[in-house]
Amino acid sequence: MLLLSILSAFTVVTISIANPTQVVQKSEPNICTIVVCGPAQSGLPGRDGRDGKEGPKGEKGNPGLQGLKGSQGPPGKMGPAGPEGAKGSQGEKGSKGDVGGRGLQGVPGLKGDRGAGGPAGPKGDKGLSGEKGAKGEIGLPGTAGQQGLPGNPGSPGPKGDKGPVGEKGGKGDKGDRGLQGATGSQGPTGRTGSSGPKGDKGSQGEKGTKGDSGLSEINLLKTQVRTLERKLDTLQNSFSKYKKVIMFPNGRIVGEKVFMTNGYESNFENLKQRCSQAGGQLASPRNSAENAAIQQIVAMHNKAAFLGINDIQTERQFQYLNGQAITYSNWLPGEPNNDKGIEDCVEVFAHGKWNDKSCKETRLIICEF
Ligand code: MAN
Ligand code: CA
Repeated sequence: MLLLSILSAFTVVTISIANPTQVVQKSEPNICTIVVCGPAQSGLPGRDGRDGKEGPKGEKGNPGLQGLKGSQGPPGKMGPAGPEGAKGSQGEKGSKGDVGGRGLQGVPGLKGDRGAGGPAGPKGDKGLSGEKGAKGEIGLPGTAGQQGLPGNPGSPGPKGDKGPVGEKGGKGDKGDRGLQGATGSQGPTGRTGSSGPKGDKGSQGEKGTKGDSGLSEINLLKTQVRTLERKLDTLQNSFSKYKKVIMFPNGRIVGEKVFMTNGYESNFENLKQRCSQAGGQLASPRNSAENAAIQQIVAMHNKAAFLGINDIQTERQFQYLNGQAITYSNWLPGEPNNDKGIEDCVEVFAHGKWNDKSCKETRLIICEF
């Protein structure tokens, strides 16, 4: 900064070089009074300014005091943009992707051994989890560095601050579909199928080897038959003997019919009921042999017996207990006479002959089986 001081007759003007637009004027009356204003003339300096010539030019004055330090200059141009801030730190890892879809259903079980195929195998296992989500996106760039310091032109601004942490990365993509489930285990054996249709007739087989004569088997069977015959004879003999034992003394056998008494005596209705209860009926001789057997029993007990014959339903029409008309009889001469009109039952005597007699009489019971 350069300052000039100009003396004038009346005014000292101070001009600021640094700031030419600023002019300060102020009155200096004491300095202005010692200056003589007249024509220029060589010689000594006059006593006063009015008659002396202008003196030689004085020595150059000492340099003036250094001017005051100028005011701060205007702000320099804006420095260039600082270098790009450091790369922001990596965003947080994305959240885990969704679980992959369920694996495909297992392959159906193998067909059962027989019958209809077994049901499909169990469903496949759940698919594997999906892969992790993709890496998060790069964080946003850091903000621009601060403005550089004033200068001419200013040095590049300081390196910008590290950018803020980037935003959290987006959710990862859905995981890939899980692997196909393992093949299901073999299904249970199916139910036995229904019988198939009759197969075709097979081809004729090879001629078999010559068989045995069969004599040995026949001989074996003959031996077995002889053995069985001997056992049967023994049984027959035993049965015959036991029949005799059982029939003695109250029973008689005629063909396949058996007559038996237990010595019980009562009227016709009671005797008939007793034989029926025993599973038989009152003795009803169909021929002389049977009548003879009954006769023997009567003789043994010395007591006449009632037969299973009567004409209760229709007088003079004697019939068996089943209602059938009798086909055999052995009446005493003159009988049946229905004496006193009350004789509808038949008694047999020890000599074997018959007489019609009142059913209310008491006689020996003889049943037939
Ligand atoms: C005599 C005969 C028989 C008759 C009896 C009755 O023996 O007349 O016919 O049944 O008497 O007691
Ligand atoms: Ca009679």
